[in-house]
Amino acid sequence: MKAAVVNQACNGVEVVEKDIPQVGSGQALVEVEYCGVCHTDLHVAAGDYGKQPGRVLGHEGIGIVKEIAPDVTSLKVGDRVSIAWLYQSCGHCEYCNSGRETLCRTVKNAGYTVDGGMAEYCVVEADYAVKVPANLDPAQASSITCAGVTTYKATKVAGVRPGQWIAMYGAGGLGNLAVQYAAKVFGARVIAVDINDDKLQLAKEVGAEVVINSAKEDVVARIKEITDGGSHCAIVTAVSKVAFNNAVDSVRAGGRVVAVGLPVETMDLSIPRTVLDGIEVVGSLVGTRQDLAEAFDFGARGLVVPVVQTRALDEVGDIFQEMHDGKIQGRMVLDMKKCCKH
Ligand code: 8ID
Ligand code: ZN
Repeated sequence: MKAAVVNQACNGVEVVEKDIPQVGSGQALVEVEYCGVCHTDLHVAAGDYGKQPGRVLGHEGIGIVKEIAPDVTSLKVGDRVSIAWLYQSCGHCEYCNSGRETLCRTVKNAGYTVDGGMAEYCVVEADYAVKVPANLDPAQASSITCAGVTTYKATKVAGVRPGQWIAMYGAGGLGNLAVQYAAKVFGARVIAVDINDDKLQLAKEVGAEVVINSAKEDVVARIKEITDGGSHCAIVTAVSKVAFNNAVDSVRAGGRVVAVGLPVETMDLSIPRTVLDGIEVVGSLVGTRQDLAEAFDFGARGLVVPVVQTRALDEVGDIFQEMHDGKIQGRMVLDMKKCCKH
């Protein structure tokens, strides 16, 4: 089978030929239909969180179950399922037992610590593969498998209430879905912030009430003016510390900043600002299996419509470059059938 893997130098991606993986106890073999390209794949390929040469990338996988191990009861052949960042957790630690399974200390992550979905076939842990609703388009489902669930969960963590202001820093693959979940599911008033006008145009089309180009305008002053003192909360998916600092500066007293983007940097956090204004800053990592099932459901019911474009697996290197250069609108999704024509 063909697969997109981290190259040996750990500075990029390459497409290689590999054996179809074997199913072990508790596992299922999935024939991958689609896999979205997430900015996290660029971080993994660059070795930002440790070198993983040869690792099959991808954690926005969607495919059809072709084979199950004899002990599997949660899936059957023919089911359409996800291949998500949360590949498997231990199931018995304090995090797994308190609705925080993504924080499990022995968690396995698809496309990072185990092989992921950018391949024609992938093995999943059956109990961690979330079923895709029948009326959800599979290419759109792939974008929800990371970008959707992550921003849906982050909006829950933000605690935004209907009618409150939320600022979304970053309007890329995650950001455009963050706008949709916040506006259409949580009933929030959304301000989208980015440094590219084309991303802001998309954010406006999918539900942002206000858009601000922070490369051209004083974003903190604008947000304070529009919201009469600052937004109630902010979610940062931008891959830049500047955006994190702006988010802290643009929430109102008692506001909460949810950190989602993963630049390898340190943010500034004024102690007087944090203490005197009661600011909260909290990280949020993907979502649980239940969060993903909920995120899929809003897609299946048409409240949230992922903006996706399909490409062939062989184009993965080009897509990484386009993402690095900030040229992508919504999500590029690898279509494994396109690759098989070659
Ligand atoms: O669970 C998590 N926490 C999680 C899950 C998935 C992805 C975290 N991530 C991380 C990724 O690893 C990456 O660091 O979220 C970040 C964004 O992922 P993405 O949405 O897939 O990336 P993208 O499509 O390239 O979008 C990034 C956007 O940020 C904007 C860019 O213009 C782009 O639209 N941006 C940048 I770069 N600098 C900005 C700035 N200073 C900015 N927007 C506003 N201000
Ligand atoms: Zn991701």
